[in-house]
Amino acid sequence: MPRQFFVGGNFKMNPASREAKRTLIKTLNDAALDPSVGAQITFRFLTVYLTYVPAVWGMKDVKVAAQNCYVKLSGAFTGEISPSQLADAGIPYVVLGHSERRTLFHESSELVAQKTRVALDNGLSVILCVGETLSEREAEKTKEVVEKQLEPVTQQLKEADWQKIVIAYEPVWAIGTGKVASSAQAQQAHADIRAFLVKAVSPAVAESTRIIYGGSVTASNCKELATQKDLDGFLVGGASLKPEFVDIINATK
Ligand code: G2H
Repeated sequence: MPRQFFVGGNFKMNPASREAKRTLIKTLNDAALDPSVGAQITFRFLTVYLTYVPAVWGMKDVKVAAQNCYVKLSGAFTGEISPSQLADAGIPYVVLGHSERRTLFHESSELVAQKTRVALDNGLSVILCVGETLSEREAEKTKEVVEKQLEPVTQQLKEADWQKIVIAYEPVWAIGTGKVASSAQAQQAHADIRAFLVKAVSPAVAESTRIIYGGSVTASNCKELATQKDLDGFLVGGASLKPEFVDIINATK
């Protein structure tokens, strides 16, 4: 069965106001989305807006994702967000392992794997981010680094869990820099991840798991990237804040 294209808009801590979000959602709701694309679309807002935005403005064919969750379900963890409470609030997805979480908040691959386990156990689907830094790429360590990030997750998950995982390959040097991976670089990294899943999980999981690309995706570079065999969609930051996000959603094979 072909893998369904998956597009996520990662708003991060932007844009600041409810009004700015309303404009963005209106653009998307009014947009002529190509029905043949059939892409699954997710938006990730800050926690404070997660239930507010869909309830107040309505979102056509778009699911909401949290940008993070904690490894515990409840207790004295001020400032954290519980996966079970996200699920209870009707949030279907959570993004885990984003490089900004790994770098700025020192989240290890082991913690990301534990969070993934707990999120799945509590009914969430997970968009799991991996990717190498520029110095790791220059040292030709991309494959090794990404596999080390994925390994603890493969140890935590059972085969059936993978139906609820989307892997986002996001080279750190491409995030918010305007420097996108070439389609050959992206295809190689995605093919390596799929080959790793064959070994670490199973050929069936490797074949069915969506591997999406993130890092300076725009309307002008998405079409060529989307032709790559192992690329199943996009995770979009900056360009998801602009009307061109519609063109990215429509950029399928
Ligand atoms: C990477 C990406 C979105 P941008 O974080 O996940 O951001 O498209 O701005 O590089």
